[in-house]
Amino acid sequence: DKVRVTRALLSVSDKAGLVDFARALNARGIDLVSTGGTHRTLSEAGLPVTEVADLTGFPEMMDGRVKTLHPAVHGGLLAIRDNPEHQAALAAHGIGAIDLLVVNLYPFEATIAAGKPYAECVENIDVGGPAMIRAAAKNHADVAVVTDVSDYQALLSELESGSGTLCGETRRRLAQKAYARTAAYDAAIANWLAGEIGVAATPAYRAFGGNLAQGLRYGENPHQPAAFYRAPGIVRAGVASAQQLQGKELSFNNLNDTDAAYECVAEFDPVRTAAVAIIKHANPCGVAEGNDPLAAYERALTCDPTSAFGGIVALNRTLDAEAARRIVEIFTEVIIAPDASEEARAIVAAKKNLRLLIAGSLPDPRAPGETVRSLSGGLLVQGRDNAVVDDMPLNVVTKRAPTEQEYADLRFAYRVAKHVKSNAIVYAKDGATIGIGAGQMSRVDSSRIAAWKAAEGAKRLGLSESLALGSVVASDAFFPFADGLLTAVEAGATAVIQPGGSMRDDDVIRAADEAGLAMVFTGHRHFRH
Ligand code: 93A
Repeated sequence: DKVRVTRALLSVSDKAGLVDFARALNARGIDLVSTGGTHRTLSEAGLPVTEVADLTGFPEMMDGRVKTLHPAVHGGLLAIRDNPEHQAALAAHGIGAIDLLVVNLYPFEATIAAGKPYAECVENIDVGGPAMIRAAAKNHADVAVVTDVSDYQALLSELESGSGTLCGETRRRLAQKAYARTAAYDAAIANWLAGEIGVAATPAYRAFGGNLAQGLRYGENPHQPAAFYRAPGIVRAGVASAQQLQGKELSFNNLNDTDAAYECVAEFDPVRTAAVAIIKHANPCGVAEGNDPLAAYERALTCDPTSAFGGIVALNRTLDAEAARRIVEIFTEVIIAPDASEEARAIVAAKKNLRLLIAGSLPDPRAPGETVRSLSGGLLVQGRDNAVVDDMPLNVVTKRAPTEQEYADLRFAYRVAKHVKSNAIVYAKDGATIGIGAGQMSRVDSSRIAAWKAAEGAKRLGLSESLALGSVVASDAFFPFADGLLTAVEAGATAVIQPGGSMRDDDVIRAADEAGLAMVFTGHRHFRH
């Protein structure tokens, strides 16, 4: 898998580190070829270097617009080494193979950042550079491509240790980096031009290269234009790849909420249990496990049937007829599941507007990936929250340890809390939520809302005591003071799961011990904003 480097083409605008790098290549016996300015720098440093014009038989022309756009260059980059026809073509036309391409592009980004005139910006759009980069990167089986000055040193080290060769892994990594560079370069040009001609260059366009999946009627509100972009080349089970079998066109809010619903229900291993999440405004208003999808749905619905009206229902197993019949009884916007039985599809079909999405499989909650959101003039990118409570060591901090049943419910509640907007407080019992407090600026307020929801649930069911009695409670971040915890005690919770890590953990633990609670620390926060 190693490639011996015998000839390198260097064409760089940023000449930092160039001479030292080229001198080291030359010392290894590597032939150097380069374009006008690069050639001048290298020959002035006393290095033997061939001008690209000697290769092509054409002078660089049109102010350098045409210098490397020639078969003598591109044939040398693209020829497959163990393909006899390609080799014959090289020989027939007197083209020499190029094993190493070193290019950095015309400084387009710096030119626009400096506020240069339009014509100067256009002149700084590199054409030949990206063409060579893309050719060399495509042929990474035989060619290495360097697009970043900071890679020179590592490349020389590998040539040294590999006795003049570069390994396949390095060439693939460099190729990936090369395409990322040309993609970012073109995105910069597209965004600049969008600004010049007065059309919107959305952050999504920048992030996803304009891979438009669907124009949307509007965004969160009717006065906001919106679109849905699919990340190119990223295969992940979920809303973006799901198939819509029926129903009205999905709206911006539907897509957002359906994503939240499916990511939440994917936390539950379908082999262990059926699970259903009902989502409103990207927050769960009920999540439950059950022996089958119908049982899970009934229990999820019981948590907050008022809020569930017009919600999104996500299942971790195939939608069957029993569950479908029950779900269509109340107004629901979207159902998403890995699959749906024929009978279930027919039942849903009676509701013309209801969207049914089949995702094929469940997303892996542990999978790496990125989440992107915009802020004025920029993007925030982070790794997705792929921490799963099953992988966390649960550290018992109270005198009393949780019972087996409490442990199961604590894990359940923490799984759900991960998908509730901060501050998140989740009460749960027997694998079902009974009260959820979401999105409050104060953790005590979230605690109060969750406890109040549990009390309301009891009233609805005609019970004299709150559903929170004998429940467990999860908090997505530590309790900064004992008051949030005391709300849970008052409500009747018996066990608590939270990350821990507050300056006042000792106070909180003391309050838990005084109330006879069992409490575990996960060491992992699940903020969700
Ligand atoms: O104007 S170009 O798009 N036409 C070309 O054929 C071409 N080939 C290389 N610009 C071209 N380049 C770029 O020239 C390289 O990407 C590099 O940024 C620059 C190096 O030019 P010089 O060696 O003359 O300083």
